[in-house]
Amino acid sequence: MNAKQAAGYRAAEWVKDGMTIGLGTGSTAYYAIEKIGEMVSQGLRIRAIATSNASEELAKKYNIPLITAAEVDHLDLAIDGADEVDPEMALIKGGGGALLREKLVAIHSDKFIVIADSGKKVSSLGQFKLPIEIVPFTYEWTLKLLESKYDVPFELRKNGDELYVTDNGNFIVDAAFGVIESPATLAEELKALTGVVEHGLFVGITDTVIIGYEDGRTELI
Ligand code: ABF
Repeated sequence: MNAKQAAGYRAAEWVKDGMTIGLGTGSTAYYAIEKIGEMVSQGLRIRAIATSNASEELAKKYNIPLITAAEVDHLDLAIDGADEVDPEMALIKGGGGALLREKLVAIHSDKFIVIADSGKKVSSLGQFKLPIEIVPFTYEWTLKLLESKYDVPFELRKNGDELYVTDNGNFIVDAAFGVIESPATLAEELKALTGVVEHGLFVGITDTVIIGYEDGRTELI
């Protein structure tokens, strides 16, 4: 069992009969969904909302019943990966491009569990480029606005020769901030910029972090 699988499988232990679950995105969340699918095949009755088209396809493969926000007013539990986790459980997410749906699912869940291999633990956020989701309309101006406000490199995420498009039809800019002294302050500043839809700083949202190790061990932060 590898580190991602250990963390993903451990998180599935929090999934109980009758729950509504948020299914994360990425290679670690893959294992949580796989384990939940096994539990569903053994009779567990849950309903789920997926945070990306990819995770939705995975849920369908495992016959995990999918619902929408029209059917429930919140989720009992959400399980998702991260790109960086700091000691205060603040995160950088969005390497997989699903940050907007991931944050919507996370903030509307009673409990948000993050699963990550030990390589994601950092003392300060920021070595991983911060994904920022922006609307396509006048995106060139939004990029210039970001560059004028912060003296760091911003890069439009590409998909081959084309611009990467999120499941929501938006673009992603990856920002090489380096060490982020105050994630909460930066999060607030970015959200205030017209043209910015959301960013990958998750501050004050995480309830539990499960770290997986290559020997199959897990630890809760
Ligand atoms: C997703 O999980 C993204 O927010 C994040 O980028 C990714 C982490 O990737 P992985 O689990 O594949 O390392 O939630």
